Amino acid sequence: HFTVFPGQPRWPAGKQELTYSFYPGNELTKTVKSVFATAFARWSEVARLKFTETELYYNADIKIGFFSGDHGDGEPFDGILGTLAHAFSPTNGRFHLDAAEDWVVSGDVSKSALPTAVDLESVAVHEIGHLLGLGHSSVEEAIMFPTISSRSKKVVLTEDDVKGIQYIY
Ligand code: TQI
Ligand code: ZN
Ligand code: ZN
Repeated sequence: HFTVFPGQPRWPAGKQELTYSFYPGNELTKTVKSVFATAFARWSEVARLKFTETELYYNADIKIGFFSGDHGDGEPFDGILGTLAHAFSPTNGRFHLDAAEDWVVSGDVSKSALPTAVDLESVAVHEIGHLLGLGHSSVEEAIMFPTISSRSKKVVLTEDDVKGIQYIY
């Protein structure tokens, strides 16, 4: 079953349009940015929420960036595998990914030559769940289940994920 964060934090009811922005220092390609757009769309399809990209990083509700090691928020990344990304509960909006991972942006992660390959969209869909207020689920197939098999792709919301987001919003 899904969980929510203690105190059930959420984005304000009157704020159905959330903006997101990419850390300018990363200079991400259109392809990488489109993976995040697809991940946001999976949640906006089932909740009354809309996500729009903005160039104004410092004003964005959700700030996305790839960082390695100690990056100034007291939660350093650990290199290949281990922690892949972290996102915080509403309305923090920080969404950080470990730049050291072998991120698979397009194509089939299970066919990657790298044993350490991690599917970017799968991690993004999971972290956006946290950004919206979902904790971890006990349902193994759910996006919000706390583990993912290595080199696998899990991007389709299950009924449990949908019930969770609809419970909050
Ligand atoms: N990052 C953890 C996660 O997002 C961070 C974390 C640990 C956390 N405990 C938490 C966040 C409690 C909120 C509440 O779960 S991770 C997966 C999964 C990670 C793990 O890098 O370990 C995914 C990131 F589910 F596959 F294990 C993305 Cl999809
Ligand atoms: Zn961080
Ligand atoms: Zn998680």
